[in-house]
Amino acid sequence: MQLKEQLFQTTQVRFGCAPDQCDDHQLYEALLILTRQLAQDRPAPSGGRKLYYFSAEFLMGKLLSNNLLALGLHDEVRALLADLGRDLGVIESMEPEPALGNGGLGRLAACFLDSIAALGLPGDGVGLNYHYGLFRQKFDHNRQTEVPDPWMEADSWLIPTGCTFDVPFGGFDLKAVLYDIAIPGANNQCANRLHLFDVAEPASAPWVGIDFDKGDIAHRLTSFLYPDDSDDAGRLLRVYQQYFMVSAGAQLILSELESRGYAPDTLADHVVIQINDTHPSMVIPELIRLLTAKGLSFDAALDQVRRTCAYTNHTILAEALEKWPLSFIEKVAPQLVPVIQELDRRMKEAHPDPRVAIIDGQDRVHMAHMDIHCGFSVNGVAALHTEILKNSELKPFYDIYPEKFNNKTNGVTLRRWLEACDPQLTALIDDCIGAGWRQDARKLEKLLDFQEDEAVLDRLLEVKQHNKNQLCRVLWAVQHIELDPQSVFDIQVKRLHEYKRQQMNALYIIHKYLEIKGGKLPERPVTVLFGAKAAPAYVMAKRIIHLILCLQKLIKQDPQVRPWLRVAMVENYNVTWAARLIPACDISEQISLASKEASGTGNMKFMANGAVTLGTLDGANVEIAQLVGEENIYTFGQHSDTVIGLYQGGEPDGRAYRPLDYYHRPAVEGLVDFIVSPELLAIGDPAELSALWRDMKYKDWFMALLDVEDYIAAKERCLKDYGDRRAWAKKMLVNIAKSGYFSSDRTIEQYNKDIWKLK
Ligand code: 26V
Repeated sequence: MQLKEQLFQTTQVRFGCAPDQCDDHQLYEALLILTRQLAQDRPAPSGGRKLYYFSAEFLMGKLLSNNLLALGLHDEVRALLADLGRDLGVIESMEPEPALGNGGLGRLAACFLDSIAALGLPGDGVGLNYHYGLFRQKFDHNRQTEVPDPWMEADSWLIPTGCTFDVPFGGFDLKAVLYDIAIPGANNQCANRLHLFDVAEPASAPWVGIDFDKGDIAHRLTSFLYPDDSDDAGRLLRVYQQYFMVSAGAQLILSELESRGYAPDTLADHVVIQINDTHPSMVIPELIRLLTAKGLSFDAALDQVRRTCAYTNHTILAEALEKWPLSFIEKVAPQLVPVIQELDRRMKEAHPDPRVAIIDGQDRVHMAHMDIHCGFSVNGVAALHTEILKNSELKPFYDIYPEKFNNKTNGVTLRRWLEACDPQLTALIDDCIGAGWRQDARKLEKLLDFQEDEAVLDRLLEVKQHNKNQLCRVLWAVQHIELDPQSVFDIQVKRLHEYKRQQMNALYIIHKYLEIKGGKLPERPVTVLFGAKAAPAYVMAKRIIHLILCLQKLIKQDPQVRPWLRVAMVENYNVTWAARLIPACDISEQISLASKEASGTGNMKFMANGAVTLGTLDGANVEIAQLVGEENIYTFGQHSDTVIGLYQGGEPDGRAYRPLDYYHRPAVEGLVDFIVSPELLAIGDPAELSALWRDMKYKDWFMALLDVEDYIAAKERCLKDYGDRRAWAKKMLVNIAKSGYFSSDRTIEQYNKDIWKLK
């Protein structure tokens, strides 16, 4: 049946009217139903081994556009709607965004599912069906506040499967109910699945007050996604969530193994499990428990698990590496305790070094240690990150198991992050080099042939201008922020964390503000855009947001400064905002303290959309710099080995780094002190601003003052070079041309070749 007829039939059955009588939401629902069915009807890819990608987060974003693209229906639907006088963009805006992830880790998992399906590999995701995703951010009196963010409507992408598993907790059992989201492959006729487990009777409102009554757990376990920090009570809930996910997931794997006709002692021949950070690590002892219950010896079960499980590390931040008190596991899943203790005993016997123990002297279980001992692969997410893991953070493990360590530099799906979010740039690329880059993103390098083509460079600048104009319209409509589309758009969007150093960007804004006030006008107007959520309990991150919002207000009110400098922070930064901001960016801010950002993935999206990176030599920025060459990126700041050295060998806090030495430099002191200037104190909260000022001056744990002068110099160079439009367009083109390396299709091919070996 023709798509047009299918749509007609769907709206008739559902709403009793023809498509042209439907309102926007009804049309969205009809397209959802149609698309979901088409994806659901596709068969799974065939193949030998099957991958299960376990992750506590899948930050899928809106799916309508993406799925239409994958099904090859995007253009047809757009045209069909246009015939009805409707706009696909407006229909898409009806879709609620499922915010089932915190940031990079969850979005990476979503890009990976897209690429696994596009490559026709048999691989499903396994996670949890949170009813409330990450909180919705609101600004109130220049501060962040948080409100719950429900995303599920009567109709969603979820497909009920009718499949359930019993999960045994200490003192009670809980039924895990399986919902699927179909993931259609863009280059084939197959679809994989994202398996999301839910409790049988979820509560309808989010959790208030955590007392761990088992009735509460039964209704609330999947209520919400954890923001990446929490108190002790919240931590215990997280262990409940993790065990629920891995126990149900492990049971699903074993039942699929059985229905494929294979015995449990052949698990590793038919299954591979990728453990995305340590959140799903309990899958290791759980599988051993389930396999021994099926009659395998402990040795045989451990052997299977060791050949099945692979672990990805996403951070070296000590506070982000999970160590659960054994008492938590005793309470949540007491049946795992003897398994973990036996694993610990065996590993201690083989490797007495306390630095590699699974259970430490304080009875805490180091989840990453268990993964490394009991899996066959450990990977970092960018070349530098993997080297740091091998040479410092995980060195004692690398000494024992050098063969397990490997790098898999992250990637992003260009289907969402170029084709879907930047149709004009996509059309320009197609006009230049044809459509083959969609199958093989490295073909984008053919764009290098157009470096001297003035018509192409002009068009590139026109597309960027168009995207900037569009962003201005949306920002005005949604948030009543007025921007100058002719100004340079300098954008930093990512979670708010001190190591990412949004505070250093704020110091640049202060620098520019003071220069303008002092009569030194910039060559051209600059707009500094931010988007960032702070974890609700992360006090310092919230103070940095407060500072940025105060600066935004100060400058908006100042007629002398406003024509030259604007600051804007978008409220509730999410995947939808990212898709609007990234195509409109001139300068991509990737300014983390070297060694701290494992990879970054926003950096790759910006590059693919023709932004030029201003960044430190951290994470994947290092590889971006190597690819584009130094004339097409602006790097600055101390190198990672210097930074790692500064964290050691000094007083009084163990570090050789002393912020006061930098604070007292003539160019720096005035910037830091402006945080507590009368102008800012009149707008913001004096206690908050003073606390931030003190922290930066005396503590500065992530060394913003170390790099700030170099940062300002690099940004000034960048802004100056922007003036030569032809030369700048060339830089844009080179960045787009080289971004093919960062396609997640390449990343997934490498995972498959080196780790998964699916077919
Ligand atoms: C977690 C926590 C939890 C406790 C408080 C502090 C804190 C800070 C960060 C995190 C995140 C850890 C995992 C994560 O999201 N890593 C990100 O993974 C991305 C995909 O590999 C990568 O691009 C980012 O560089 C990395 O930060």
